[in-house]
Amino acid sequence: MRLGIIGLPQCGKTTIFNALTGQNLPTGFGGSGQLEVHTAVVNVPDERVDILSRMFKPQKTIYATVTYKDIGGLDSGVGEGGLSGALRNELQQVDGFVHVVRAFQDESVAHPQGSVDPQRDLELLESEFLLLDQITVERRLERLKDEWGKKPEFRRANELETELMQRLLVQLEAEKPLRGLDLTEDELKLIRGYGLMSLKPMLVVLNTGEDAPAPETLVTYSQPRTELVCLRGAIEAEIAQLDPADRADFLAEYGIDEAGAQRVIRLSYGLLSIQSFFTVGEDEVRAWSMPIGGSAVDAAGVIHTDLARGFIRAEVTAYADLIALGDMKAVKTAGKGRLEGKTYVVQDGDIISIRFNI
Ligand SMILES: Nc1nc2c(ncn2[C@@H]2O[C@H](COP(=O)(O)OP(=O)(O)OP(=O)(O)O)[C@@H](O)[C@H]2O)c(=O)[nH]1
Ligand SMILES: [Mg+2]
Repeated sequence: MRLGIIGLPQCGKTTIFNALTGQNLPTGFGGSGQLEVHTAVVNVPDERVDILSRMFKPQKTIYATVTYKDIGGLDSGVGEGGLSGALRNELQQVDGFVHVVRAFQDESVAHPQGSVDPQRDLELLESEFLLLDQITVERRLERLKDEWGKKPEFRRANELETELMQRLLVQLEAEKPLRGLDLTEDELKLIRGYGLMSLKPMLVVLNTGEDAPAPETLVTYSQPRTELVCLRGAIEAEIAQLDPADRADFLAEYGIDEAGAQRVIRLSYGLLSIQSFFTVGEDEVRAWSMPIGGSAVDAAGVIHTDLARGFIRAEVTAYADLIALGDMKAVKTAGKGRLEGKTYVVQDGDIISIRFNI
């Protein structure tokens, strides 16, 4: 799963990228206007994995991951509908956005709009996305109209898509993002290839500098499949540079139980309509990601295609049951270990072992 870190020039994208990924990329270059992308894969903190790892003492503990892309160069044309093709291409390829909005005051860092105004900046990029989507949808509608007379055999499909596109257009013309629409799986499948920006989930990170006020005091923002958080960019980037032992000391000293960046990673993972299931054993405790609503055989396929192909049954234990009962033996005795078939809908936190035969 890939998340694109976006925002106006000099808002702190690279700083936040460093905070989330522990990288140490130089910040404050700014203004080149060139497309510049940095990528890093990050573990998603999950207390359940820590607890399972303590329970099974495996050789290896593997967390779910998410990939962050620091996508610089958004300045050229923001607010004018003029994002370059290469940039649009990058944006279309991610599964969701981390939108960094500057909220820190610092005279030494120039603001492209001349003043610090999180609400304005937030809306600027949002409306840019709406505009791009509107252009995409209108083009598609024209294309569908063209094809109407030429390909009678596709009329039914054409009609269905035209209807859907018109619904999207109504939403966009009302200046509302597409992620707010209730679309079916089939409808989503139909438009997946069009790279619609406002369809993707969005985490807004207010880069607040030294303070961390409640985000609601800085901006008004509430939409489906979005989250809003504050993060002290520069400080968090420094914390991410400390080695783990020093980090714990540092956080304790300031009375913080967890680095803000860790919470932001969890939040951004949570936005992606995916869930985690676990495999456990002496050699490995591991979290795997799969779409919410996926089946036991989907879960098997996430681990290995062979497991999906030769799937017989899934042994499933709810995480809460294992924790309540203490170990796998007690789970069995209590009859809480279930045998599930291919169509079982996997729940977040399920501990799964696949029986298979190939
Ligand atoms: N005071 C203060 N300065 C910050 C903070 N976060 C970032 N900055 C500064 O803001 C400037 C821009 O930060 P970057 O992280 O490079 O911002 P960016 O969005 O990646 O910039 P471009 O990629 O050039 O668009 C740098 O000089 C940072 O040191 C913060 O929390 N407090
Ligand atoms: Mg940058």
